[in-house]
Amino acid sequence: MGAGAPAIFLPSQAAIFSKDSIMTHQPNRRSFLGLCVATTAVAALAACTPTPRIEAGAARILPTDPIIATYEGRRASTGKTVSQSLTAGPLSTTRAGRDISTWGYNGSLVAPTLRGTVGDQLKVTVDNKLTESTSIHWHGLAMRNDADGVPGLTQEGIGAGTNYRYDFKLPHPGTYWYHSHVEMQRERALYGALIIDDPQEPLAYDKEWVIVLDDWMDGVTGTPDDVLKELSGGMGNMGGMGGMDHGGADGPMAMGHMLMGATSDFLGGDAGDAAYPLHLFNGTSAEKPETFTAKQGERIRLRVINAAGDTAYRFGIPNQKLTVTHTDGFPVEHTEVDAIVLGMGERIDALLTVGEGYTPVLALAEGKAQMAYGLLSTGSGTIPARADLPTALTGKVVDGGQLTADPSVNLAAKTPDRVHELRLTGGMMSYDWGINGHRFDMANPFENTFDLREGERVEVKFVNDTEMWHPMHIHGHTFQIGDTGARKDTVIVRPQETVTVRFDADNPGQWLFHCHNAYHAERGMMGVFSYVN
Ligand SMILES: [Cu+2]
Repeated sequence: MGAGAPAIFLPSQAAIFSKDSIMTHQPNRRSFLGLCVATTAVAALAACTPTPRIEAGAARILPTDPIIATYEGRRASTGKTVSQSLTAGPLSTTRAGRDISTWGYNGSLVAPTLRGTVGDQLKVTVDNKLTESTSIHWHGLAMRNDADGVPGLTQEGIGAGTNYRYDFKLPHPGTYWYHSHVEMQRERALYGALIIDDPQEPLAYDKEWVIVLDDWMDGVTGTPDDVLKELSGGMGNMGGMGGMDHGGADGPMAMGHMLMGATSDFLGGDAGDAAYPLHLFNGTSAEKPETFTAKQGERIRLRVINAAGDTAYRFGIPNQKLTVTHTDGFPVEHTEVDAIVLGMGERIDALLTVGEGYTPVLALAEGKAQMAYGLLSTGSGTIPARADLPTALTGKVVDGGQLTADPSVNLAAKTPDRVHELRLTGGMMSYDWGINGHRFDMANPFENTFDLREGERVEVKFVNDTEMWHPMHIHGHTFQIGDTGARKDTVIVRPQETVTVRFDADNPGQWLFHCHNAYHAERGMMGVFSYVN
């Protein structure tokens, strides 16, 4: 922290938490003191960019600032409320003959799908029956900062045995999801779909199928914390394995929780770090795939969410095109593809016309020689056996970051006011992922922030200095890739690639950004876009 920089203090803990707490809730002052810090390293940072200098000591716009409520008041309102109770707790179930013990919402491996219309007030009560604190992040929503669900940055964690209410307006239509934002918790079953309907929906279709994909290991081969611990040892510590080929021709191989030789040309090399025994399609596995019933010739809107921790999915239907209409909730120029690859955190919407009989809907674990799948059925024909399903999807294969925005959601032409270069750094050897060589520390979130001001057009260059791809996610904003690329909140950045995105700083507060590989994020590939006055 720079000497002489004035500290910023919260108005009072009571003022922050009484608003949303619905029962006795004792905030742990010490753990929230992350907010009581001064602007740091700002001068050094500004010197790196051709953008207006932010003076040291400029006050941060905290989630407790009255401006957060002012901005919320400007968002459209229907006057309607959508309410949901979510109890986070332990649960046990069985998939593919394996006993699973994990943590989820409302006692189920599949959390409720939350659904409302733009302008509805979403009120979600979280009852924490876990043995540790939790939170919920609303992935993809440009919503009020104090409901963003990042403990230590936007709220106090919801303590074990307490409850808490999120209460905010649904700001824009599309396919989103929600998940815990505490350490490795979303690698359990603490996530679900969040769909926001458009009152002026332009797409015509007969039915809709929400599909949530996940790589699964918790309670089967270990816990996410076990995996993180093992990965954190780094490949540099695997003394006797120096001769192992990381791109083996024999396909991927699990070494404990570590996955060796998982490669993907599409992702530019190494496809993933972690071995998973199961891949789930709406919570179902291959022994009993989910079956969606429709009539031949009906148009189905698929809303596909990749909730995985370390797996990209190549999603498609053998011998049938998909028409991709949206990525990360925002419309794109309709694009016919044979398959689309979703990185962790990404979503796509696509239209498809139902054929006679059974249609397999495949989500191939990219580079991992595994899959999740579901079936579309018209009620006739024979159920395809798992062993007869294709294990490859080829032809025109894209990811959401390669699509073109529908012109209705292009950002207005404007020269960027501020440029932030985010170099993605670290590697498998010492598992030291970071941004610009800095490993983020959740206990000290204002170290090495990326500062900006309300009203600026911000350009972000994701420069991948690593040998692995990273799905980079920004909270509270939807950026545009290049000048005409898709509007997104999560984008795949391949090894040695630079992806330039821009967004309008129109949602004041403190906003996390991070790699959506759960292990990379937890080991430090995170940072904060910090609005200052
Ligand atoms: Cu990453």
